[in-house]
Amino acid sequence: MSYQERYDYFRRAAEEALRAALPGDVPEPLRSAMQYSLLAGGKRLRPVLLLAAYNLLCEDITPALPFAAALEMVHTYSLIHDDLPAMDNDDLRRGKPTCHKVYGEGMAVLAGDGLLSLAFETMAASQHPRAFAAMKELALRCGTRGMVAGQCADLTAEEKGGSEELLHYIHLHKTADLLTAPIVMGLTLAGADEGLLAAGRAYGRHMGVAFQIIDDILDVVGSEAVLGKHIGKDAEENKCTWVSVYGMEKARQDAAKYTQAAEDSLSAMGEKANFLKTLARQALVRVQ
Ligand code: GRG
Repeated sequence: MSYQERYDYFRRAAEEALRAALPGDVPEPLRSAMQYSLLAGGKRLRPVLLLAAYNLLCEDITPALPFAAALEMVHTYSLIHDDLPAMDNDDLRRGKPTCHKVYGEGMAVLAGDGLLSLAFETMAASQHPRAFAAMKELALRCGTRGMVAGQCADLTAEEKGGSEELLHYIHLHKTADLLTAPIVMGLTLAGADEGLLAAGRAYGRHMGVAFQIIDDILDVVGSEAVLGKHIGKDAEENKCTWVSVYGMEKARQDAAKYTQAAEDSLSAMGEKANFLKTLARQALVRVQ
């Protein structure tokens, strides 16, 4: 299988699991609001990362699918809340009107809340013998010492102004934590030893920081049509980004540096890790 065929195989499997995980007995319009954002598209990067990490040790990815779906639910909740007027105030996401534009602010808050709870319900229902450890990893990475803490720093930086220390904190927690979680969860579910988990953590951290640096760059030079969201918002809102703190040239250099570090983290694994190494490279040259 080529890199792209493998990516599509993982993405399709995750999308099927996502569709199956949304219960039929959620009241309307909450169910429609959750479904609207969940099935709006996107790269499905986090579930793909989880399935690829799991697949390093286990051939059959079926037992990992509820966890892949859960990750995308948490990611989607964060995007819905991030787009709200109280946060980034965006009306376009994944090429479509944002959840609150279609369903109203109150329903968008509830859709996000609902997806976060459903993520943990879905993982618990899997009855996987290592579900508890995977759930704990996700709770830590998405919560008040992880993604939510990063978002808090991002919001306060708008008022306080940015510093290098704050910038690194934001990138590590707002973005890299939710890109490290899939790797650690996939490896944990597959029964990896501590050496492999440490390599996975380093890969996720470096790739995640590179991913957010590219996000910062694309907000300046990207195409709205390709990205499916408005650009130029970081400068408008005085955000603390790699471009605002270091300038465009260093941002590009650092994205390449962190990507190389991500690849190097997996060097002991040889060819088995080729998919994840290529994924990091592709994330560096992404345009969406
Ligand atoms: C708890 C009220 C409340 C809000 C939480 C934590 C949070 C809001 C938001 C998370 C911050 C956030 C949106 C970070 C950006 C991370 C990022 C680069 C998102 C885009 O990811 P892609 O490019 O998107 O993978 P697609 O659309 O492809 O899935």
